[in-house]
Amino acid sequence: MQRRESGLELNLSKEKLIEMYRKMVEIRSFEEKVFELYAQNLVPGTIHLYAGEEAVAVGVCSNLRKDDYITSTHRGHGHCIAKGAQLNRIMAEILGKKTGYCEGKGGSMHIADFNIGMLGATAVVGAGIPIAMGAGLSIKLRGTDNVVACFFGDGASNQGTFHEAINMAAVWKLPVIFVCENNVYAMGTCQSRVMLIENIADRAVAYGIPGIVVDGNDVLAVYEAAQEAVERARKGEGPALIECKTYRHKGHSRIDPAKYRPKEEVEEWLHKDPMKRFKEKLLQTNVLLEDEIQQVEKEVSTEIEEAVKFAMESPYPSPKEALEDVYAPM
Ligand SMILES: Cc1ncc(C[n+]2csc(CCOP(=O)(O)OP(=O)(O)O)c2C)c(N)n1
Ligand SMILES: [Mg+2]
Repeated sequence: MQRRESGLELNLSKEKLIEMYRKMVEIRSFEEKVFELYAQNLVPGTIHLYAGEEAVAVGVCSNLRKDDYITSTHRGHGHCIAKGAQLNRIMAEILGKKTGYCEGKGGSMHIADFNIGMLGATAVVGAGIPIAMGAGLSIKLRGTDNVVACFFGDGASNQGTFHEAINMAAVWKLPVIFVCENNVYAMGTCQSRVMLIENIADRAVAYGIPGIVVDGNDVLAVYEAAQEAVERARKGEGPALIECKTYRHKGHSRIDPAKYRPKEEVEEWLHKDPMKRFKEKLLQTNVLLEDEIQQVEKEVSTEIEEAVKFAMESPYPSPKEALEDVYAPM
C-alpha cells in the first residue's frame, strides 16, 4: 500500500486547473440547491448529497476521456457532473421530469447517460462494482484503450461484490480503477465498528493489485493517484484500488440529522473542506486571482439557476409511460 501527498508540481495547465475548480463549484452548488428544493417538497423520494467529497469525483474524472466509463452509487450527482453530464438534465431527473436523463423515472439514485460513459448510479450498495468489472471485460474484448472508474463507499467494500469483482478484474487484468470513497460512515455505522483494518486499500494485497491511500479532500492528490492508475490500465497492466479518505458534510440522506458523529470530528473535517483547500492553493500559488475565482463562481451560479428553471418548467412523464424503457431496445 502506498500513501500519496500532493503539490502543484503536477504541471497542469491553468485551463485544466480552472476546469477542475469549476467542476467542484458546480457539484457543491448543485447539491446546495437540491437540498433547498427538497425542503420545498419538490424532490420525490430521498437524496444523498455529495457535498464534502467533490475532490474525489473531480480528481478521478479529470483523468478520463469522454469515451471512458464510470459507475456510480446512491450518492451519484457529483460523479455525473464530474463526467460531464448536463446540469439541467440531472436536475430534471431529480425532480422527476420527462426531460431528465431517465425521463424522470429513475430519480436521484438512478441517473445514467451512455453518451458520456456514465453507466449508471444504483441504490443497491456494491452493485456498481461488478458492472464496472463487466465494462472492463467488454473493453478488453473490443481491444480499445478505454478505462472504467468505479466509485463506491467504505460500506460497499464489505459486500461480496467488491471481493469477487476485484479478484476477477485483477486475474483478467481489466482496465478498471476501483475508487473507494471512504467517508468514515456507512449510514450511521462508523468504519471502526465493522472493520479491523484502518486502510481499505490494504485489501488490494489480497488480489495482487496496487492499493493506494490518498487524501480524498485534496483534489490534486486524487488526480495524481488516478493518473497513474489510469495510465497503467490503458496500457493493459490491470486494475488498481485507490482509497480516498474523505467525509460527507451532511447526514447519510436528507432525513438523517447525523447525531452519531462527534461535533469535534465534524468540525475537523469541515476545516479540511476540499473546495476551500483547493481555492486557497490556487490563490496562494497565483495560479488564479481572486476575481477569476469569483468569475467562475458567478458563472456556475447562473448555470444552476438555469438548470432549476429548465427542470421546473419541464413536464412530468405521463402515467402511461411508466412501463416504457424497462428493457433496452433490441
Ligand atoms: C445491498 C444493500 N444493502 C443495504 C442498503 C441500505 N444502504 C443504503 S446506503 C448504505 C450505506 C452505504 O455506505 P457506503 O458504501 O459507505 O456509502 P456512503 O453512503 O457512505 O457514500 C446502506 C447500508 C442498500 N441500499 N443496499
Ligand atoms: Mg461511507
